[in-house]
Amino acid sequence: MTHPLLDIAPSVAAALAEGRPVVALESTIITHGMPWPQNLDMARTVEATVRDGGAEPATIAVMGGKIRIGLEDDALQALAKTPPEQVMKLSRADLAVCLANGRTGATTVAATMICADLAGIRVFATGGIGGVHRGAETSLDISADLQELARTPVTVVAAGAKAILDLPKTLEVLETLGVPVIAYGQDAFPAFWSRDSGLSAPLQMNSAAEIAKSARLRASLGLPGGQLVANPIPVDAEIAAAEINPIIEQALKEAMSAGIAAKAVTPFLLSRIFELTDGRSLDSNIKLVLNNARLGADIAKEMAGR
Ligand code: PSU
Repeated sequence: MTHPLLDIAPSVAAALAEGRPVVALESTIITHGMPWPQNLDMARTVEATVRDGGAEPATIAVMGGKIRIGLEDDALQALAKTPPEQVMKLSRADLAVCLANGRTGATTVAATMICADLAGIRVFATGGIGGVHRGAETSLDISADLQELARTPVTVVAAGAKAILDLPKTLEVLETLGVPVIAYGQDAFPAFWSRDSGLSAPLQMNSAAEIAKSARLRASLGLPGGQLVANPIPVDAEIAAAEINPIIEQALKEAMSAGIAAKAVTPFLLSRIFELTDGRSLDSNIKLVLNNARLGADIAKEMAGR
């Protein structure tokens, strides 16, 4: 029995029923993470990449009082075109409110994990998770994504945490919460637009099979929560830390003087960095998401035993 609030697309329902691999995809990256029309192009290409990788994509969003698991192209297009101010950015706190008032909502990493879990999807690919914001010692701005990784059993493939964050504190909080942070194929924790944050990742794995196995063993030990797989951006798409860091600093300063806070911080920073890099940061962002979709499909296939 699927949950009555879920509206599962036929292609996803069939894959789940047959035990075929499925990869969840989020929608905040579409509505609040990238500008129109590149956002639609990215959403379609990510889905195609998951399919080419041998898994079924399931983009998740809230529409018309239902949690949609898998969006047909018309819904994807409508969502991508809607101005971000008209779409709720959903985390654990707002998911039920959005369903109750019938509004359209885009799921962040946290909300996508909750919905994927309800649908029985164990793998989710995105760009970068939210984390501890710089200045958190006074603002206390810590993304609900971190708590979610500690409680919901979904393996999240991301290019690390976004470099706009305080990465050492983000890793500390993940450690406190008992979340396995697994760098893929290298020792360094990747920093979204660059491959190396200068920090060591707590754990390293080099194959999708190992990652699928550790998810299974975690469940069999009765440990709640998921895993964060930190997959470095491909070399040819990377913006070196020395180049992107001053741009991040500038965007952060502007956010501070404009009084940007709470849910508006990440979208503001991403779009300012896009402007300040003449679009290069967006190109990199799209390439790292595609790279994560490929690894997500491989992990989903291993989990499905294919
Ligand atoms: N990955 C991207 N771009 C994004 C996001 C992820 O490449 O915009 C979104 C995810 O939905 C993530 C959110 O949950 O950014 C983090 O927002 P915050 O820092 O407000 O928690």
